[in-house]
Amino acid sequence: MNAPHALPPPGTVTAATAAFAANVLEGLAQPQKRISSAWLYDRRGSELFEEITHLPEYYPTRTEISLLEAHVDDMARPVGPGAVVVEIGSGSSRKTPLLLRALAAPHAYVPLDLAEEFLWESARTLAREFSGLRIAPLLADFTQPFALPDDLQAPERPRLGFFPGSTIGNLSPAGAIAFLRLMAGALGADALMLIGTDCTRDPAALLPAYDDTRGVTAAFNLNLLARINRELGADFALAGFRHEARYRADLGRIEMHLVSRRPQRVRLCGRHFDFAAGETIHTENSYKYSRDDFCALAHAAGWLAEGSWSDRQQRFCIHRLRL
Ligand code: AVI
Repeated sequence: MNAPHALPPPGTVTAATAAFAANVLEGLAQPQKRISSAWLYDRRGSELFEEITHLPEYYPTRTEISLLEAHVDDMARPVGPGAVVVEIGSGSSRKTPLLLRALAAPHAYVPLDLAEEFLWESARTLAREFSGLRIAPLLADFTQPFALPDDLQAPERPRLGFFPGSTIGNLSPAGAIAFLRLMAGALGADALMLIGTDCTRDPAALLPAYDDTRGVTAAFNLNLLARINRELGADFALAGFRHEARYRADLGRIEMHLVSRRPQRVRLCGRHFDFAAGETIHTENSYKYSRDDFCALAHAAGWLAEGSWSDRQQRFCIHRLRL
């Protein structure tokens, strides 16, 4: 019989908490336990991810920024004046200004994110530097259909999607195609997109990037259990789990797992879940696409890859797609 366990006090269960509980309960009941990586980003998780982007081992962020610094004018050249820029995930304070400065008199910037506080934060930061720019944050889940405000859909306005950071790699390839189709629907005919993808296939670079010596990535992964304890009233013993990064050359992806250090039982929402020693919860996939593989994926979603910029070591790529 499942042991009864305390649920959060009545009245505190929001739709987001219910969705979180449903995803965790369903994922922990699978033969390979798993939890969607979308739940890694509570406030603490977002802070830890920001810290990861500054680590010496985590090459994607600095490589992408160098690519933008060197080539953003070329990347942005076909975008006409008065563009509407739609960024997936709220604007990173380091990347978005580089793009906006390269555009001729952009009309509007639409950051799209599920995390409301980050949306407002990025809107405030950008409003300070780009005083004439209309900023229209959109609180939405980018894996679900969304629409731009009516007046920003005028066909004569150039529309540019911006999805930096290789976040598209956290979706499955089928999920990435579905996302690109959604973007095509939301941005409309003649739209352009700039997308950053990690194209590293070398485990000697990948494994340290996802298991750094300072343990920031480990803390980022383990924070998921702390979040489940706090928000869903579970009793995960954090010291009973350790972080592990695995490279799956066959699938072209890095996986993050939380490995149970010993046999143990965890209680959650009136149910229990048993772990054998060494059993894992799979918490993230990060797909690494070669240039050709990503162009083929974009093509399958109806986009033409018309330009790609990469660093000398071919670790990261920024693609320009056209509908
Ligand atoms: C957000 N995303 C692109 C990161 C990645 O590299 O897949 C998340 C991350 N996970 C561990 N380190 C960074």
